[in-house]
Amino acid sequence: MSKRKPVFLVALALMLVLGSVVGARQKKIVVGFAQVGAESAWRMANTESIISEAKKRGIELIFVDGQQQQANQIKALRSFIERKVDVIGFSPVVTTGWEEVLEEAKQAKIPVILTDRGVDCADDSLWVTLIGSDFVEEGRRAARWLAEKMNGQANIVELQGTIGSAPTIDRKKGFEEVIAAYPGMKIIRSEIGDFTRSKGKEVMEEFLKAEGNRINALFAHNDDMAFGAIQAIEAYGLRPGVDIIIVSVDAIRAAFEAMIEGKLNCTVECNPLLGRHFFDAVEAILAGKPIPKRIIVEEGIFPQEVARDVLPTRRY
Ligand code: GZL
Repeated sequence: MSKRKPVFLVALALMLVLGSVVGARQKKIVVGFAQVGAESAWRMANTESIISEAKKRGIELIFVDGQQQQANQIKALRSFIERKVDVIGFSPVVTTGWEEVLEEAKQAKIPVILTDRGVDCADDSLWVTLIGSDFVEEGRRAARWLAEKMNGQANIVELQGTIGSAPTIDRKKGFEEVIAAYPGMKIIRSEIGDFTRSKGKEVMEEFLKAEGNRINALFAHNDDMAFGAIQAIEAYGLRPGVDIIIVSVDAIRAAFEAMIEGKLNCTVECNPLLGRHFFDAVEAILAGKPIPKRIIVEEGIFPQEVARDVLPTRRY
């Protein structure tokens, strides 16, 4: 029997090896992303940023809208594990209750990236990085601006975001930390407004019914709730931005328009454009490169006086 293997066997082996190398190189990255919901203009801008960046990079994105329900997000994460995606990303609607599903992702060797909101888990090996804002600093910025605007004297009502969410917990923490230095600044009412315009209006109506003209300042954890509150204040017969000074968070375009109308006095920026940062992290992880545990995005604060000049520059 000739020792020389038939030529076609060698050629076949070469083709198989080549095919697998080329195949490996061309294998599309598949990312599963479980979004909080569609509760605010900020969220819509955040979603658009994720979806458009995936398209730009030719990455297959499986996107699920959690409709602000943790159960929906957990179900989505399990479906991503089932599909053996390359990377999982999500913005946790609340901070607790994630250990079990994140442990399942770890067992499946699928890296997890948190965007926007963080989780309260003892084991921080369950996610690779958290990309998003410093919500405590956002709360501090709102309070520092309000203390100066009100000369340290205000009866404040507070519209909180979604109960148990990182932005709600931390914005409140930062705001209270700063006003603690001002004995004349008191939060006289504080309720959950769930980051939505409708709930913000409803809760502000209750505040006005209970406290009426005592209220001279509002801290809203996002612009959408501030817009609802503005409607309630006008319906009550007071002037938003004049009788009640309003500071909110997000800095969406409509907030600049409200400041130009004189109905909102200040908005603290919370950057939703996380798509580029998120997919940079995805590609770094898949290339085996190290990335920081925490990536904080740059943000500012916009008082009424700058609104007209800044509005044309706003991307969301
Ligand atoms: C903050 C984000 C918040 C926004 C709200 O990063 O999680 O959720 O401030 C959004 O507008 O609903």
